[in-house]
Amino acid sequence: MSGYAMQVYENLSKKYPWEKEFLQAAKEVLESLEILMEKEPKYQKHAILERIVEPERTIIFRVPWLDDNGKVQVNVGYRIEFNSAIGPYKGGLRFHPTVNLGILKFLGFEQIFKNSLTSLPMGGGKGGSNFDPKGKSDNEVMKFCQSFMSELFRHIGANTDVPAGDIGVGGREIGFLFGQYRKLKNEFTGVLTGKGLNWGGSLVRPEATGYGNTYFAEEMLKTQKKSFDGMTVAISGSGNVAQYAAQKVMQLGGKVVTFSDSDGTVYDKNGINKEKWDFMMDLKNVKRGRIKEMADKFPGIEFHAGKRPWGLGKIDIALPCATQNELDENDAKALVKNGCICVSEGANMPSTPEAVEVLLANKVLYGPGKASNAGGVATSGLEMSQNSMRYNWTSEEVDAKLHNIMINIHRSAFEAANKYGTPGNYVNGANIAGFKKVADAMIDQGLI
Ligand code: NDP
Ligand code: 2IT
Repeated sequence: MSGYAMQVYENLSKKYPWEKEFLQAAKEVLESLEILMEKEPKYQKHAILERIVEPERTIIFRVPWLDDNGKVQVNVGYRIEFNSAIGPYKGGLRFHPTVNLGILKFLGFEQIFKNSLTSLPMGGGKGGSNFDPKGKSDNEVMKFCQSFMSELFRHIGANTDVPAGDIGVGGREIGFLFGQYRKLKNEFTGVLTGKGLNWGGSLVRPEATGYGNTYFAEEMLKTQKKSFDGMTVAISGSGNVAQYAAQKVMQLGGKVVTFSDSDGTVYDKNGINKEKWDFMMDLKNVKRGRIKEMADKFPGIEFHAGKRPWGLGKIDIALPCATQNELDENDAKALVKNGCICVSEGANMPSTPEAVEVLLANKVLYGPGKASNAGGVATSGLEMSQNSMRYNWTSEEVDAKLHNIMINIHRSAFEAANKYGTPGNYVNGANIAGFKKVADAMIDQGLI
């Protein structure tokens, strides 16, 4: 290891040795930037890397709430305001028992570059809690959200910091959070995105991350004169991103053969059709059930307990849409062996560094999350624009803008990879293209 970027990484890893996901995300970005640092000494002169790896502000707070038995529960709440050089902090909230500072710093750090790639004026942030919505009643989720917002409200605002959903935070949670914000501040502003359609939300925001990932994969496939038509597609997860990735893949003629959750994977060799997709939407979004129930309902669908989708038969295209580090080196080798040509990440950092190495070495088209899943936050940006105008675009208008943004992100990452000597490497391309805009804004704005 040598060079400015790697020195910054070495120091960071000594400073925060316990934040392993954050270090993993930072290492990937800093490795990509080494070549840019050599060509453009201004970044070192202004200590941009030392600055960009430290959040501007980190807020950690107590979240007490009463469960249905009248017992006091206490969770931890976080908001990482990572970088606001190009716009208000923007990024989701994650409610999951594994949430800690290192995980949210990884997500907030990725968000800086992702948001920059969208070309919309949004800085990077992330937040959440170790609260687990699974198995909680609607009333308990509401109590938690109200308590969480009772502290968070003083730190956010439509021009300051605009949270949204992520794992465990969907339309229901955004509703409870927004209601409490509105009550405390006595104002109706676009302080959260992912809102309901009749109270300030944008059409196509629920679909946006999954659709956007599919649009990004489509662009990668086009570079090899291929498409989704007739392809066998494995999707992990069965939440918001997975659901709409599947819908778009089906529209484009692909055959979706898997979904998963933390219990295991359902495999459908015949391919998911509209009836099965509708069943899953109700199962996951209304009944809040487990993916295994698809196998109970439909003959021909197998449930593989404790398994991930990647080793289950022939897969042309893999769309990991669940969580970080859910596709490891052995999974990548299994995909390559079974003829996989494309991996496009709906989740944030779902592939381990070793898996990415295998995919790149085998010339698999590989779309890193910060580029391929940027459609969600991009459409959040479109929701913010509509809120500012007090006007709504039609779903065709929003979808066309989303599609165009994904095409442009693909082009930026593709061109930056070429320009800096690693053609076809979207990791380097996305990191460099996302970084430059933020870093130049930081230089313009002085030492703050
Ligand atoms: P949801 O909460 O809607 O769904 C999450 C899915 O992933 C569920 O199927 C869940 O299964 C599964 N999952 C979560 N944690 C684990 C785990 N530790 N092991 C196995 N499976 C797990 O979240 P989203 O669909 O919104 O988010 C999915 C991914 O996409 C995340 O990485 C998120 O950061 C990323 N993302 C989301 C965006 C958005 O707009 N929502 C935008 C960009 C990225 P189970 O029910 O068993 O927990
Ligand atoms: O990881 C992400 O980009 C998101 N969870 C969406 C963030 C947003 O502000 O819409």
